[in-house]
Amino acid sequence: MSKKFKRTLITSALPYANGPVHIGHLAGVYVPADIYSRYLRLKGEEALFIGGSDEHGIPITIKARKEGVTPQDIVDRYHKLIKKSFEEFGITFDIYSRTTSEIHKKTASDFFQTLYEKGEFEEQESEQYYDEEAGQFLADRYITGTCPHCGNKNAYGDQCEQCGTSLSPNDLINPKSTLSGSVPVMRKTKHWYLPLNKHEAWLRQWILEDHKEWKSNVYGQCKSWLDLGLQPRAVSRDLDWGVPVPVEGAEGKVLYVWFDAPIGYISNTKELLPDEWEKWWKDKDTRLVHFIGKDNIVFHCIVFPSMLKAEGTFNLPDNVPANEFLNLEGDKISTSRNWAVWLHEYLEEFPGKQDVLRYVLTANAPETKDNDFTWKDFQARNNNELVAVLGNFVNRALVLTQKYFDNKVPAAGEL
Ligand code: B3M
Ligand code: ZN
Repeated sequence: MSKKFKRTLITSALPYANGPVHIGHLAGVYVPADIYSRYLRLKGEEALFIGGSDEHGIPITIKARKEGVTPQDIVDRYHKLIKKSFEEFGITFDIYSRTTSEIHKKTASDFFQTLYEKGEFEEQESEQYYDEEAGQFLADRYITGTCPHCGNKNAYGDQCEQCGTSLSPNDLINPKSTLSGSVPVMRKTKHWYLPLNKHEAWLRQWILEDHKEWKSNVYGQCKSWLDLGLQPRAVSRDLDWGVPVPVEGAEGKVLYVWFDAPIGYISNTKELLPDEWEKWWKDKDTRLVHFIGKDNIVFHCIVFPSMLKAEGTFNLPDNVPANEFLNLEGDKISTSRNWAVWLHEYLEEFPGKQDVLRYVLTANAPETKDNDFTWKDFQARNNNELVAVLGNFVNRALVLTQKYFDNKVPAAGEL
């Protein structure tokens, strides 16, 4: 980093409000972002730490359907739970808000409108699966069928969970709608695309030449995306849960969740500082840093910067420190398989032991590669490192203070 900044705006990925947060989220994103924020504040620097829940997107509508409730019920439940557990754990957000707030819907809608008016989108018609019985277009996750690679009969339209291959709905053999069970048909639909291909040249210069200091996992992923060549990306969806596309003729369409979610960082800053938010987003003396997990790299390093650039008045991130994943007892953490240590449960089972978890997740942070969390290691680090090493150090310091300094800690520089 060569430029000297006056202040730092820190964002941490907005967790989907379709489940509680777990230790993987903490180790990958929230603990590092919190450490950095606390560090800057301790140094007396001007810093702002923004968080919030991501409340749109398919995972939320799927969960709502499964439970027979509305998407709003789901996000209300999990937003509350996530916010409370972050507070109890001691993540020091300056604001933790949500993407179903009115201010967010307006901010995201206006952002789209600005890009639309500037001619920054391309409109394209495509054929997509439509469920005639349910009367709606089908998101990839709402289509199941047979995987062409391994024969799994329950593969999803975006991925086969048995063999791990990414799929597109057209790859599935015998596709079926999960909404009604009927066979979907192809129907024409119109969407707005962000032409990332037009942004490729400046992105290459900005990332590959001007930001060689980014973490190697982040830089490497960006480089392979850029080397493959960027394609236009649809930023709207046929769905009834999300921010409506604010354009005539777009009835029944909403902004793609990855279009509105990062704008949530902006909306939440606005909500916190209605008169001052622009200083944090537009002043060239403000440094923008996004803390995220590795699965979010392309959105924060390529898609969101292209949106900001197209808008034209916002700063681009100066750094995007993404971590790798934390596994649990040798297995990938999974919300759907309920394989996780959930933060709210940890807080119940280990009252007052926030710092033990914080320490273990920091000592074992998945900074450059995936790491493993085990309870054995948690126990050993608690007993050997915190109790024995740190406890002993504190004890000795206290004994010496008592013996030689009359029970008073000498001021810095006094000796
Ligand atoms: N909710 C994905 C995730 O939780 C997404 C992050 C949004 S950050 C703007 O991994
Ligand atoms: Zn498969």
